[in-house]
Amino acid sequence: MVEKRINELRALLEYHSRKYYVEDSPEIPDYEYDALYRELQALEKEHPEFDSPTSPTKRVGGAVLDKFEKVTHTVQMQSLQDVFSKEELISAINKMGAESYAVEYKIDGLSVSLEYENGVFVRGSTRGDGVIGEDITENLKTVNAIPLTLSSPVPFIEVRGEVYMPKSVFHELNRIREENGEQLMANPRNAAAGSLRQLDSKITASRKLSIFVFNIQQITGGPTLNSHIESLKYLSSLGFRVSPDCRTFSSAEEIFDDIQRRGENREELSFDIDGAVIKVDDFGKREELGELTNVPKWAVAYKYPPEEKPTVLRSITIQVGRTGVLTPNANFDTIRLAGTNVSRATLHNKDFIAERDIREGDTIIVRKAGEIIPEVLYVDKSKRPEGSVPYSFPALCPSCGEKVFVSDEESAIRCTNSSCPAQLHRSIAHFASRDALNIDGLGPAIVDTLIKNNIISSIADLYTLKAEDIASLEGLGEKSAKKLLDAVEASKKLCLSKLLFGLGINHIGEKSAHTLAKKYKTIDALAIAEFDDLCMTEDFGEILAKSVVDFFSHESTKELIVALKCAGVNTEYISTEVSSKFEGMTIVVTGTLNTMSRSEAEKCITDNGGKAAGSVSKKTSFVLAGSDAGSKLTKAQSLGIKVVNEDEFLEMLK
Ligand code: 0OX
Repeated sequence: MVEKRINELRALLEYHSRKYYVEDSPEIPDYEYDALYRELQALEKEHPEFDSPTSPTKRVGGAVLDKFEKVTHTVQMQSLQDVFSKEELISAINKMGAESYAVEYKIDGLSVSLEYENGVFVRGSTRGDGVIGEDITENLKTVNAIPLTLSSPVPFIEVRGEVYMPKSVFHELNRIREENGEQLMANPRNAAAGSLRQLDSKITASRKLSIFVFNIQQITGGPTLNSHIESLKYLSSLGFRVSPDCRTFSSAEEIFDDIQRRGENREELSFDIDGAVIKVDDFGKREELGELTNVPKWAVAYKYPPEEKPTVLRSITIQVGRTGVLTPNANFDTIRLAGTNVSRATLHNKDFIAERDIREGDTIIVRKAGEIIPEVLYVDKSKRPEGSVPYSFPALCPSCGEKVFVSDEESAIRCTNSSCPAQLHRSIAHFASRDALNIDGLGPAIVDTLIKNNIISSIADLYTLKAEDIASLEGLGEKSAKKLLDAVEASKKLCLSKLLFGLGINHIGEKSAHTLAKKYKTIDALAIAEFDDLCMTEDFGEILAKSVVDFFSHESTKELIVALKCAGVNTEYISTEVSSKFEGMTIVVTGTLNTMSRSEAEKCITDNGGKAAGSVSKKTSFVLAGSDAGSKLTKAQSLGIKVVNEDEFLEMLK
């Protein structure tokens, strides 16, 4: 009795699900469907003995995988040759030389293979490289338009289709993401790809993906099918949602007109397309034409040319990026391009604007290909308003008000103020990075948190951090707060070269920072160095010299240096050069050091003529002991051997 009802409910739900998701013509209201669904859910819970992997209740997702298994496609999942113009299309059609062609949309989604044994969905996989894909069965089961059982089973059938995210689902998903301050998905295709890549199929289920099926890859025991149109009809009869609006034509002219019609109406479609596909309809003719390595000779994809439209450029605004580059943006009257509203586009840099003589008030031609970022092509000068003036770049950074840096060598105009709010995140993360001040525990996420909570607004603020201010922050905690503060403390003792590199002076990498530190010895001496003198520095040219002068000319740099010095940050060069300071000495390093690793300290010892030993004996000249030093320290003490701490060791090196 119960089993009978369960089976009946499953059949009913599958039927109505098909009516709703595949045929788009529901027969019962949602609440009735929900009632049937809940009844089945309750019965299955009470009677686990009647469990079935193809029950409609299995569509909600379940177990979380740790990886996707590889699947070898026994029938290759080929790709399509593209054509981009009417001429290329005509020539491709002439080459195929068929009597009849089927034209359908090229759905902009992800190709998948679906396998059914005796009418039961057993495996679904991604296309991958066409030969090897990944098993995403669990995720595909959550796609309501994919039948879990077929209306008229055959021993085996493998079909191919395109999984996509309906535009309405995509917009809703992004609306919610925006509300939650989450990163937006770029387009429905990426959103669908991301959804299928989930190891937790519950997430896939929440994404409401759909599918269009357009090909039988292989079949055993089915009817004889002679053409594409016939196969689509058959697929539809099995319960698949097939390629919509597939039409047949016999001449290139008709085909092109139909492609144009599809292109003109693409905005009204509920799914994104990236072209149209033209396929030889007759299977006999397909066989005759055969295939190349990766693509059939009996089909081509027509890609629509990017759409272009004129609009009026209202203003040019400047955005300061995290690297300090000032990027001009065009703000224009909203136009609809390739299915989206566009009112902004980047103008890249000063040269881009100058070469095209783009002025505020101009009529500009904007292009957008598919979801690709819109671009400004050129100015329609015949529409230029009277009295317009060439655009001039601002001399001051719109973010911090400091003078911007214009170089003859590159098109980018930069703000080189290390305290510029627009660049704060990047400059702090760089300052803290391993090869700079090596502030362990201050990765980009923590920097973000500190900035968002207004705890730091400049590099100098790192040196006034207090445990109680940061321990309660997300991603920190007492232990990591302490670790962070210890690392900040240790960073104060590093060589000037690390500080110079950390300050992120444009063009100054680790090597040039070291050269400068070695030459000028103190930051004060470097800050007042003349351009000509800088040019004379080893491996320096005018670009580097100009960059250094520019950096130290900022009032904010001067303030930063004062603040760093006040905080006790070392601003002097510490020599690690080969010397004979430790000549004849045997030195043992033990415990954890703050400013360098044990092996760096040992290198320092040998560079200075000493011998680094692994164990303490009567011959040991002294022991360099860091924190948590163990038995070696005890032994040194018992033998009465001199022990020095890290500060004393660094002092010895000066
Ligand atoms: C699509 C689509 C993709 C079958 C033989 C080679 C390619 N994205 O909508 N591929 C195919 O055809 C396969 N048809 C389509 N409609």
